[in-house]
Amino acid sequence: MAEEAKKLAGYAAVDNHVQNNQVVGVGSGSTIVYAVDRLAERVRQEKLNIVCVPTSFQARQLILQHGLTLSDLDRHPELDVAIDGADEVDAALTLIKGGGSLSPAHRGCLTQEKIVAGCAKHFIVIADFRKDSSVLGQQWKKGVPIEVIPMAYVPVSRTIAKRFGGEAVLRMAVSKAGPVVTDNSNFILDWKFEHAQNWKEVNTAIKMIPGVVETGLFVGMAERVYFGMEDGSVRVR
Ligand code: ABF
Repeated sequence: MAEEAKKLAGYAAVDNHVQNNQVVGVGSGSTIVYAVDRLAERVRQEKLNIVCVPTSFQARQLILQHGLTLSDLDRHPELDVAIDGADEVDAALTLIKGGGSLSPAHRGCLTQEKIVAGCAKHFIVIADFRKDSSVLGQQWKKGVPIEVIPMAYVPVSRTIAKRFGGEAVLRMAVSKAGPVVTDNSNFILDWKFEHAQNWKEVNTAIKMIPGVVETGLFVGMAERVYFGMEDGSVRVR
């Protein structure tokens, strides 16, 4: 059911927001796989000229496996559109990102995702119905991912707990052999917050803590969200 919903969202976003001669940011996670399937299909069928900028190693592999044209921000610092998944979306289109599956392929790609989204004229989010929430924390219980410089994870974790409550826990690999290491060679703290906050202020404040690279709070960035629903429809917010 959730897989079909992811597919609906991915297909709708590509069909409604991708046109010929565009530079497209490709997000990470499991939902984006369907969007890239559809993008590759349209490129083949409609002979579109599309250039793709990845948000992670996983996205880069997806682009290559589908025979799409791979680029980067050096060559294409301005994107027409970026499409990406999310862990949770609230009523104001604030997102939590960087959680995803804890498999090695989804290693907390939030920093590159935020950079690419920030370079795009339009940032479009795709998700299944489980990600839809009025207030962050209702659906996604694993907290806000925060990418940190490895040597700083203990002081950053302590500062976040002291100033904002809850706890910020080092994300461990599934094997438990060590911490998850991001594509940027950093660690991830999952901040399990206690209650809804002013996310814009909290995001800015956390980013000011020395050692924080980026947060998984995307505030005021998403232009539109496509939710694939259980009944086979697509809800647009
Ligand atoms: C990435 O994939 C992450 O930022 C987000 O956490 C996740 C969504 O994963 P999925 O599509 O597998 O639910 O975009």
